[in-house]
Amino acid sequence: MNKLQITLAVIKPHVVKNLFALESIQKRIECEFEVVGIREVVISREMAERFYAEHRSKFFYNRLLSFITSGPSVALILAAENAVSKWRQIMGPTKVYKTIYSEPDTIRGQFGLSDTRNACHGSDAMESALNEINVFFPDFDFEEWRKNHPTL
Ligand code: RTP
Ligand code: MG
Repeated sequence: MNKLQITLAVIKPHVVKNLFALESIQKRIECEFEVVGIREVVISREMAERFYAEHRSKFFYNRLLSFITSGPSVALILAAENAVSKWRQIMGPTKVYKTIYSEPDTIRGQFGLSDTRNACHGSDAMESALNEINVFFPDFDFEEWRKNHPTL
């Protein structure tokens, strides 16, 4: 069943440095989603630790934190029907090599450089979206927003 959802997207630092890539992704987003919030942010170590807490024990954790704090990122709250899976489909698979034959038109296929520098982030469920949105947009009032979007 289709239902209105919100999700958190993060455009990662190597893409934000590339104006062509950033504009192309923003245009794609604007065609597919309502942009509920957008902010450019240099992610601090403390924010990154909260955001990536589930990956604390992974071998790539330190590399991931160094990368994500290395320069400005762009965080967006996106709304659409099935926004979580829709954005993840547009992003493509985590591992960029998997995009080469089957999903070259995804954002990770176009702008991903490696498993860690894979261009963008997308929440994996509405519950994680709300927690992640809180890291980037602590003033965002989901209940207030939902009042004006009764189909959520
Ligand atoms: P995301 O959370 O960023 O939307 O990506 P995802 O669900 O597709 O991937 P996840 O498993 O949650 O991994 C989070 C981020 O960690 C980095 N990563 N590096 N082998 C590696 O070096 C590796 N594996 C994952 C990526 O930046 C990934 O997006
Ligand atoms: Mg994930």
